[in-house]
Amino acid sequence: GWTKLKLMVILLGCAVAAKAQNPFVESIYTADPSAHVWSDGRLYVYPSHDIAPPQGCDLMDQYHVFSTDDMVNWTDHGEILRADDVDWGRAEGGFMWAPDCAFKDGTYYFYFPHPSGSGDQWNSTWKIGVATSSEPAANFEVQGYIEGLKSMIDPCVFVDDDGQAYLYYGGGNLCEAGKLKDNMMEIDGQMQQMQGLVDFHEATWVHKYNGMYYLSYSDNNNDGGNQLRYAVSDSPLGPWTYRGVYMKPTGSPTNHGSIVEYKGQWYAFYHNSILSGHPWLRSICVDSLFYNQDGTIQEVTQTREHGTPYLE
Ligand code: FUB
Repeated sequence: GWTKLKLMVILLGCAVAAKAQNPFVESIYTADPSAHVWSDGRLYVYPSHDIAPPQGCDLMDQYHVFSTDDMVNWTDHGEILRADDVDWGRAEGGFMWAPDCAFKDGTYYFYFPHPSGSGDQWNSTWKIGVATSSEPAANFEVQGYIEGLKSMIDPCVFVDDDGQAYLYYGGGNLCEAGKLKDNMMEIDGQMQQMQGLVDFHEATWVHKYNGMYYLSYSDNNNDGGNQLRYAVSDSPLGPWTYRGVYMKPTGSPTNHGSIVEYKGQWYAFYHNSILSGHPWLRSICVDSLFYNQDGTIQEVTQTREHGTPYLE
């Protein structure tokens, strides 16, 4: 009868929940997950790709995309872009750092930080490249880069409910943002410094919850790695009111998060190094995120189930 059926549903639910694990991608090393839910009903993650053997972030030279419809089973859509595809990029390749993706009027826009200068010029020549496709996880073509920006990293593009898109990026102690034109590849007006953030390092992410804007980012904490912090505003360009740390160190020196709602549950995406045991071979993770009644975010509980040492 009904009771037996209910019991079966509950048991099935437990079995599905128990299968969820971190890191959720084990086939390659990944970092900096930017998660989005697109109109096909799937959740897509656009991460960086750490390359073994571990040598820091200089070797990163390609991007993969992953997607799911149940937060348990993930599809690797394969490589969508590599340094060789970028004609304005540095000759030696590498350094393809934390990306993001946005959707507007039938087109997916993939934003990626990549330097243009060779040799030791890499860190003063970052550009925010843009590639476009009519699909979320294939056939991206590089269109160029956004003109007029500083040499900074970690683009985040937030499209508001009214269709207006905003570009955020940063690094060091500086986070800047501005409006994007309808073509999603040019700044409309001036970029401005985001005010009110405490101990900003990098990894900007903006989402909206209950009509408020949330800007989250990684800090400069060295003890166990960067923490994730956030601030809120009633405007997408601030000024921001600092609200605190929502994720403690993961054990990896860096962290880089995104916050997204999927099928009625909010999630925090981030990375750690527990699969490799090596600081620069990172892996993307996800855990549930909860808000308090007043709109503040509860500290995310990190699920750490894996730890297979990296083998050369
Ligand atoms: O993955 C390369 C860089 O490390 C990212 O751009 C930063 O956010 C940090 O995670």
